[in-house]
Amino acid sequence: MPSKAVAVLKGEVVNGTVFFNQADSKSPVAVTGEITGLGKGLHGFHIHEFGDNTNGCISAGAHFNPLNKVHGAPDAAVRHAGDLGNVEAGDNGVAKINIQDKQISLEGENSIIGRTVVVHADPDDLGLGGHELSLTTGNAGGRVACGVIGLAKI
Ligand SMILES: [Cu+2]
Ligand SMILES: [Zn+2]
Repeated sequence: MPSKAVAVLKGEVVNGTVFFNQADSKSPVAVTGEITGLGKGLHGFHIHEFGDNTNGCISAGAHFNPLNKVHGAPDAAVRHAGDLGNVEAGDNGVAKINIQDKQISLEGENSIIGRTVVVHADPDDLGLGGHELSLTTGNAGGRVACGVIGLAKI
């Protein structure tokens, strides 16, 4: 059965809407949408563990990591389930999102429903930056906007 979910991202200057679409539980999840108000260039884009924004985006916790792995690129064998890499904004500050991901799901153990989408100030180095944070966060800097993922109307 197909599943759909949506997150509305809110930040001080960054806003966006991200849609998740999965044809069935074994299919990749299509992640689409748009984020505005970003600086030009790459910005880390992840699913974080908790759907908690009580203290702003920081309450979302760490990257969603049900298999207890280290941080990595979306196409790496070893990564957090929540590691969706980067989105890229143009001169106008708008990033169009078009990702297919096989590790996240909208049901079962890797379900992202009720968790948080976060977009960061800086690029995610995909675990390769050699910084002390590379293998936990990709050293992607502050959380400039976030939104909780909820079920969407089919
Ligand atoms: Cu993040
Ligand atoms: Zn990660």
